[in-house]
Amino acid sequence: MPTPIAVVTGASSGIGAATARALAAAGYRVFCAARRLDRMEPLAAEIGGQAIACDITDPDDVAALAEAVGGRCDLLVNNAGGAVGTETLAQADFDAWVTMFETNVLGAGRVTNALLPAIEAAEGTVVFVTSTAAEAAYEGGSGYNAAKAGERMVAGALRLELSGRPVRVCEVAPGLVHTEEFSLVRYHGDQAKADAVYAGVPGPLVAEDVADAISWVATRPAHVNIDRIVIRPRAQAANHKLHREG
Ligand code: 8X3
Repeated sequence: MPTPIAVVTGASSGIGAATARALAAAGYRVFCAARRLDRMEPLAAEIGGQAIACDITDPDDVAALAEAVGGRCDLLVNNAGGAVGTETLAQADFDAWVTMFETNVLGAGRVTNALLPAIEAAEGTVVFVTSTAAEAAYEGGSGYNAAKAGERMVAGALRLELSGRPVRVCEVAPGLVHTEEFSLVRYHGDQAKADAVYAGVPGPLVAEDVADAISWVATRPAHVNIDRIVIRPRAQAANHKLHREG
């Protein structure tokens, strides 16, 4: 059997980088795609994969990614995306909304569209990394809630469209994950506000927890489609029910 090929977007840090490592450990040759080539090159070298500079909002970059991957793709992990801002709708920054929709919704759609022939040729799997922000709305979340709910619908429609064809479409929806960048980006680089998100939370998820779930989804037997995994830390019973100590 040829070495299975995986593509991970947003592979330069956090869940994406951890997923690239987990998939390499599971036997995949991993194409690590993200904007920051300098951050991915050491990772690609470490796991024997390939780093590809790709801004998923740029159609030319996405076409070049598909070209580099070639005719077979066993697994696509649509991980690139994220949250920008926590403003209420009354205070909305619609440039931030555009960024969130361009990455989480259009970007994931565009990359999937470009790789779909190669995924189908390999009888492969598409995993969308959404969020518990798609599970329920929260104050200050309207743009991100909407973008992640939108990405969820993309996954659902694709699964229906591919019915009868040998492609699995799966979703992993993480809750609170303590990564280096997610909250920092959300709070426009304010490290104190980013740190406060996780303060006193006993055991937020880490990137490796989500990577483990993605790897598990991908490595089930081919006839098993895990539609969706919602994965939260034990301390987070719901979006609004976060246990803190101290
Ligand atoms: C991250 C989860 O709770 O910040 O996607 O919306 S949350």
